[in-house]
Amino acid sequence: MLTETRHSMCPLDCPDACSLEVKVEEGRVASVAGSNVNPLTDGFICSKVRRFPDHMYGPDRVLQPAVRDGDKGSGAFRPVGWDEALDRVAAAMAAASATFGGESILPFCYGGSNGYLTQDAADARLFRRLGASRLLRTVCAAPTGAAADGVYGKMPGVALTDYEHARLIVMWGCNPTVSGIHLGPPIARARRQGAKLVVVDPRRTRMAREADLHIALRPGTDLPLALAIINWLFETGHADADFLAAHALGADALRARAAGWTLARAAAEADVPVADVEAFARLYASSTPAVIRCGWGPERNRNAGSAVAAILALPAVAGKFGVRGGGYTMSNSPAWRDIDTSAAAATPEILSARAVNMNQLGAALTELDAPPVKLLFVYNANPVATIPNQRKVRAGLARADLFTVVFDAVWTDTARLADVVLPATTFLEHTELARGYGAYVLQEARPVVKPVGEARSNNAVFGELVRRLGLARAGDPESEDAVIDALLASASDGPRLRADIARDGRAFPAFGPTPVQMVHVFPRTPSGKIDLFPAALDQAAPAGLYGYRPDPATAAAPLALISPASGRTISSTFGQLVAGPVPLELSPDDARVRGIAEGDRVRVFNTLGEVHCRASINADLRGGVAMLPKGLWSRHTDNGATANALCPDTLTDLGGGACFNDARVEVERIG
Ligand SMILES: Nc1nc2c(c(=O)[nH]1)N[C@H]1C(S)=C(S)[C@@H](COP(=O)(O)OP(=O)(O)OC[C@H]3O[C@@H](n4cnc5c(=O)[nH]c(N)nc54)[C@H](O)[C@@H]3O)O[C@H]1N2
Ligand SMILES: Nc1nc2c(c(=O)[nH]1)N[C@H]1C(S)=C(S)[C@@H](COP(=O)(O)OP(=O)(O)OC[C@H]3O[C@@H](n4cnc5c(=O)[nH]c(N)nc54)[C@H](O)[C@@H]3O)O[C@H]1N2
Ligand code: SF4
Ligand SMILES: [Mo]
Repeated sequence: MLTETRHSMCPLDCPDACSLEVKVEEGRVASVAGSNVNPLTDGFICSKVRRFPDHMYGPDRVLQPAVRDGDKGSGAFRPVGWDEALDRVAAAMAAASATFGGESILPFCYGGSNGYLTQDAADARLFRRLGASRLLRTVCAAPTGAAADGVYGKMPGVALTDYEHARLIVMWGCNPTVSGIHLGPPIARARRQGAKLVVVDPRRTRMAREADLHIALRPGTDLPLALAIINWLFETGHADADFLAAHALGADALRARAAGWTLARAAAEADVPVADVEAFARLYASSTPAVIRCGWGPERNRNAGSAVAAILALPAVAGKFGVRGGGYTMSNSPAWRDIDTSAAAATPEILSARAVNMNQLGAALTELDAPPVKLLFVYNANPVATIPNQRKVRAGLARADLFTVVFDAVWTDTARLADVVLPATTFLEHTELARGYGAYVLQEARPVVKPVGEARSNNAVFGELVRRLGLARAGDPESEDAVIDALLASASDGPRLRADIARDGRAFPAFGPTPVQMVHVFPRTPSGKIDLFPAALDQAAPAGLYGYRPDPATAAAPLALISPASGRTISSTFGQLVAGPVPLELSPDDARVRGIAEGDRVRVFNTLGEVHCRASINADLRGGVAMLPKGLWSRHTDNGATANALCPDTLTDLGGGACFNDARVEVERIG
């Protein structure tokens, strides 16, 4: 049998951006493994992508276009050719646009791929030229982005490989054991050299079990915790006044807002021992280099933006910058902001005034008028599984007068509610250019096999719709190569990026793969300084910047339901490969007082909805916190509802983000 090894990379929604070696046998992908082209990959990858052949060739793969053949949601579809499918979609778009205006069309996309060709390219060309409603892509990273932008102008963070140089590592609401596995080895190396590890997480994660200190705070209380440490640093003379005077604005205003938060008050609010908070503050003040990995756990609640701003303020207040392994890491994708995505869209102009927050998709579909949403085009996303207020999302998708297109590689829960389903290629079947948001790397990949079934790439399908709707313009970058050329040409050092990719299979940012904060990379705020109290953030936050909003629990819904990343899916991607029902996890105390034992059938409920599933007792959960992982499909519970059936569609203080972990629930045994 002829086996060939081909180079690729993983553009999925994961910080690590692995480089891959793919074994191809007789035109089919036989196995996927890690390579060393992206140094962070270090020759290994996660178990999810090792199973990628099951994703490509499994029974849930969409093999050809299909149109609904029965009632909405009945699941009955009939295969059609591409021509007929695209004719229907183009005709529905033209009709919606003619009757209700372009804004009656809503594109819906997010995390399917972090590639430059699959999002903000030909898709943006189509939807902008149609004058479609704009989607505010806020389901993830919007509050952290707003905070990191306001305080640092999104200064690039500490390289993940540089964690081995730290003496103290703080994992703040980040669980890389599942969500970005390549941070594990640098942390292990640092630990072998004596570095201390602090984990701030309501759960005793694997890293928390191994940590020197685990702060098992109540969800949503990161803000008081960070403010109390800031207050303590100032009050005990551990703040770096010289650094602040030279490099920061707003330190006094931050100090004033932190002033009321003593260690004792924050410990009470977070429900953790005050001695642990003091130990954390002392360890942070006395350790150099000290690095904080801020994850996305702190952003999934009402206090998100202020909490992340306060967490990111810590290295400035304590003077932790300027050394290798010191500072913070949030998202590193801003390292690539020199690449202008509107070059791929070839349509910089925004025609639509209407913006729809994706976290409120259900409301947009059921409540918006002038104009109502008449056509929803879902790609790179699975909103039935991933968007809050699931009952409302489903109600919207059930509307008889809504025309829904789902463009995906697999038959997702959302696809089953569509009018037209279009088969998408996976990243091993199309050309892609992608950057990491953890690893500092830009990579290009060519297809390693031909498309499975009749699948087509996003570039091909959106390009074809542009043409069918008569929206093409001379000079549009139509081919995949033309899009990549346009993107690289938009960057000031595009020729170097191109040459590096051609030579090494990857390029690093101009500052290299391992920048030191405040040495090689600097704040990119308007003032050029760190801004610890940006006026715009203070005005935007409902309780003001660093204003704390208390826990939303009620007597009827006392438990906090969190839905963090699991090792089996990426958001909902690969959900079809997760066998069997998935249980709700409860702390031993919460289970006991409810008379719930391992394996019991339970109803998890609040005013938004309910989930029926089994219970599992997990001693690693703190009291008052229950867990149902993110990314489940309807097949994983008894009644088809998942965590998002219980998540409110309220928005975070900054950035319009999702408040998944503000879900408050009650649980009872069934039968
Ligand atoms: N295997 C896998 N990898 C993934 C993903 C996936 O779904 N699966 N998703 C990808 C995506 S889209 C993202 S955004 C990243 C996310 O990666 P992470 O930053 O790791 O995000 P989460 O898993 O949402 O949450 C991280 C931790 O925060 C904790 N947490 C929950 N609420 C709070 C809180 O209020 N405060 C604090 N301090 N901690 C809290 C959770 O218990 C969890 O252990 O991972 C990416 N990588
Ligand atoms: N309860 C709860 N819900 C959450 C979260 C949580 O913490 N709790 N986390 C949220 C987070 S962090 C995120 S990022 C969102 C992500 O939510 P979504 O953006 O909905 O991401 P996925 O669930 O991964 O769905 C991506 C889909 O894109 C498809 N896809 C992949 N590549 C391509 C392509 O090239 N073309 C096309 N057309 N399709 C493609 C995949 O097959 C997959 O079905 O979920 C959020 N949902
Ligand atoms: S999902 Fe993350 S760890 Fe897995 S292969 Fe992709 S980049 Fe690597
Ligand atoms: Mo995310």
